[in-house]
Amino acid sequence: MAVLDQLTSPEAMDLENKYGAHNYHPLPVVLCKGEGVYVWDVEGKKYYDFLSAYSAVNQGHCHPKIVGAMVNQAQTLTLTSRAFYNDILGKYEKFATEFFGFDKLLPMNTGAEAVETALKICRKWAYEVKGIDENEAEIIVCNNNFHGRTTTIISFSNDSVARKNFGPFTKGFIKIEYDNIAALEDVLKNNPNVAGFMVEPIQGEAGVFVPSEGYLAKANALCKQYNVLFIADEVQTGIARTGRLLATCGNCSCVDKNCSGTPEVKPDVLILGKALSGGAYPVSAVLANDSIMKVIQPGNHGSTFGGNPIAAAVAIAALEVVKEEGLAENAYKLGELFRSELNKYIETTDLVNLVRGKGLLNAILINDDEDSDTAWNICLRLRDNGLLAKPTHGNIIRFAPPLVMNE
Ligand code: IF1
Repeated sequence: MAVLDQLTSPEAMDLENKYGAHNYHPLPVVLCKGEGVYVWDVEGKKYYDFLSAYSAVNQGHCHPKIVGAMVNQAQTLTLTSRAFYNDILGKYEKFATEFFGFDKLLPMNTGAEAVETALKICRKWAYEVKGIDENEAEIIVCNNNFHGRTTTIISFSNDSVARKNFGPFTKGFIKIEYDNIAALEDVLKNNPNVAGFMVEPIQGEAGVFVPSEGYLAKANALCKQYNVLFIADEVQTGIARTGRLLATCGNCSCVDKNCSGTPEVKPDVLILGKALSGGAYPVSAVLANDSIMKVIQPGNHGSTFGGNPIAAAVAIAALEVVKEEGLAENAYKLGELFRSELNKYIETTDLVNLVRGKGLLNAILINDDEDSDTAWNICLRLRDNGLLAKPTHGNIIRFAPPLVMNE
């Protein structure tokens, strides 16, 4: 078999199982083409993609404008490293900082790298600006968080599968209950060495937990009161996924009819990834104002591919598509429709207990326990019926189609 011969699904699955590390347990379907909200398997069957590569393909698969920008740049200049300037990184940094309303952007590649970058900036700010004793900084995170897979990030995870036998772990993190303001205030009141509070505006992997109305704003206010950085991990919730440009609603471009008209919270540090590139290329970023980003000086941080010309070209196109195609508005409208229609179905069955989410980041809670395989089996049947989704737990299925979906 020549390397690029067309495979059957079983052949492709066998290859991955034989030659690839088993760090995933994929749904048994072998994809070979994507376009908009659709993907096709090698036998030619067409599916709705209701995972969007974990919310990286918000703009739809193979968006012509994004792929066009990538191909054009790839034929011109792919990588210079940051040892030299180039003619597109500055344009991207200007475009993206104005797009999200921050002074500066530090470009990286994966979400985890951006999270690590934000943690390093927060610690350095704590020592050099806030005045915490070196190596004493603490960063508050929430139980059931997901921020990536590096050793430091899993150090503050409470998911045993993600962290067991990967120790020893990084110190300097305090875990509190998500959506619990009193817990946050208690730590802030009793611990002078807190440098930052990092939070997902909606906990995605935990099962799409939407916090109480006002939680983020109150948390942000407490962070200001105690001179602690509010760090929003919008890798999954950002880029229009939740019906607003950002789930923290740091911009007044929101389309939420119930919005009070003032941004709920503007984070001190914003972490983006995934759909920042529309899923075409690994692009992530950390945005902050000068008073924070100034702590990063030459030699403090970097990455071979961080801010490369292709990433810059792709990210500009990906963000332009969000605005040009009104993806936040569409996600808001379709999210309302999705949840109202699903609630009608839930009335008629005892298979599903509830649906929850914001915009087009939703999940259903199956009427079974967490370690059952009911959600998995339902996803297999959804696959047979032409829709791809994946459980986040044994009884929770996340639904996150590309934001170019229609009614
Ligand atoms: C997996 C889901 C998990 C993220 C948030 C940072 C990162 C992620 C809020 C790191 C990544 C991905 C990783 C992938 C499964 C998926 C995921 F919630 F999106 F479904 F795991 F929680 N912050 N999420 O969600 O970004 O380094 O992956 O680019 O690792 O299994 P990354």
